[in-house]
Amino acid sequence: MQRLSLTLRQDNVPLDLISLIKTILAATKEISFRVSQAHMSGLMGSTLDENIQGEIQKKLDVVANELFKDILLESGFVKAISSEEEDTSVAGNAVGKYIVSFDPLDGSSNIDINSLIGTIFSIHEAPEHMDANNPDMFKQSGDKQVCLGYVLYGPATMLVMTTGSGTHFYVLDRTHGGYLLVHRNVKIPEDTQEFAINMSNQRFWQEPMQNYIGDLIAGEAGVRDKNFNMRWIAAMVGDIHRVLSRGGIFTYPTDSKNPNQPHKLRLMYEANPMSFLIEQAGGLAMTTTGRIMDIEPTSIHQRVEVIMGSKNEVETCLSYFK
Ligand code: AFP
Repeated sequence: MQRLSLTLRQDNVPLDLISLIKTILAATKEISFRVSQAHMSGLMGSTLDENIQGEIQKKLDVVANELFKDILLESGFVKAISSEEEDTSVAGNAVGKYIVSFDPLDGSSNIDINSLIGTIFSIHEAPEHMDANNPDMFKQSGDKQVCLGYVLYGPATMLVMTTGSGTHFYVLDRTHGGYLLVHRNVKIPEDTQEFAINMSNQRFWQEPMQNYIGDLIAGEAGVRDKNFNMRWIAAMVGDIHRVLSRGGIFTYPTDSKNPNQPHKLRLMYEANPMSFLIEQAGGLAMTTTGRIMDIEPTSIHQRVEVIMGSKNEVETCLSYFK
């Protein structure tokens, strides 16, 4: 099995970007270790604080965020970082070539039940003309990401990453401490019989989404003429990993549950990096009005509706909105 650094060299990734990727991966190895030790080191449960998103932070969220942030800022490779857990961006090296957005622990509600969680990261080039303190540096579309991925802390710690030359799966080999390539150029089947959505929000969805999901549930007895299976991990990293591994459609649609917040998922920390991985694997990543990665962000904590996965199924879903 090939080591990660060899894959990166084969894909002609610039040396300074390889150094940054290695820095990020060093942080994920440390987080993976901390997650495995959390029960024994008093890191289960919540803090009394809320993050900028108004969500109660878990102790591990805070630890993972501090770790990731410190390692990146100390590296000198980054001009600034932006985290789901920080109020605004944090300045790094004024001449750093890159900026990094990340969700240090996606799926926090799974922490206390020892279920799937992960770290998501996204790298853009830093605009040279902007000050390191300026959060506007992060207002770049998903298309401009130069490297992104996630690390899934599951039965195996897995890295799924792309630098624009295909989506690849790696697994952390604890004997030598590095990530090894296990699947190059993952491809998502175009058709699927599996969907992922939080069904408890059904009554809050727009009518076209109600109709679409209704037809999936009707299965063979309905217009789709085939049965569908449903899965919901409550961690986008886990649900997208399944879609990348065997196909499926994943959606967190617009809803009216909280009128001030029609969307749940974050554009920069969740939707954009996952969209790039899905598209590189031959799938589609859309909102009901266009491609997710075409969106020009207006704020760093922006939220967005998400419909992604197997190409033909995403197109079928979108046809209900026409
Ligand atoms: P947290 O990381 O704040 O727990 O949120 C996870 C998430 O943003 C995403 O990973 C899941 O797909 C989604 O929320 C789960 O949402 P529900 O709470 O509706 O299940």
